[in-house]
Amino acid sequence: MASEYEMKAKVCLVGEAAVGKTSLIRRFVLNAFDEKYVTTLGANVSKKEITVEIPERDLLVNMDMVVWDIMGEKGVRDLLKEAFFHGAQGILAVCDITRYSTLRELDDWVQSVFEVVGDVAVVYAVNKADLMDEVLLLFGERDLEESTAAFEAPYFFTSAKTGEKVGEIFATLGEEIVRRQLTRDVVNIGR
Ligand code: G3D
Ligand code: MG
Repeated sequence: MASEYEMKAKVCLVGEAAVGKTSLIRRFVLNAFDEKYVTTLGANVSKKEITVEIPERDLLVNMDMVVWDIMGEKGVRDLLKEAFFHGAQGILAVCDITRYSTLRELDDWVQSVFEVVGDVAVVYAVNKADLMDEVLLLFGERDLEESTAAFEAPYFFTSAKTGEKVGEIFATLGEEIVRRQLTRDVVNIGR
């Protein structure tokens, strides 16, 4: 039988304003998509339980994922980043498929979290994939691969509107957090 563990993990969604951070959380936590735009003031915190399986270690982790939704203003980020990012174990970096600049900006966002908590797990979400047909493909796989390579971050084309790949980004982030934890524990035991 698999060993079962409980774990709590803080993850932060980062990215420019209106890329869909709040919508992705709403879809993930409530399974709903609200067309009405609600600006997040400061930060909103929500929680969702997920199960992470590590088959080769015969492990089952029940993770309480605490999801931080942060306002997409750089001024606020620089002012409050210690408070926002303190203790974060994972980053969900979100950009908008209809705006190429939002991908380039993610570099700064991720670095800004790293400055507070060091090198943690990162997953990229290229959101609004439902609009893929309406836009010229502004960034191809090569740009994405270049942007994500430095952080060893997997990426997904998501849609908070249809729910496409939304579960996957959080599940992948959860799994990456557990795997990093395992590596760290093994390293510590070895010392
Ligand atoms: P933010 O939290 O990153 O600032 P929001 O972004 O979640 O508030 O979303 C900003 C706008 O993008 C909203 O539209 C929202 O409905 C829309 N949006 C978010 N995700 C998707 C998606 O996957 N597909 C599409 N088509 N739209 C999305 P409005 O018009 O209310 O500003
Ligand atoms: Mg928001």
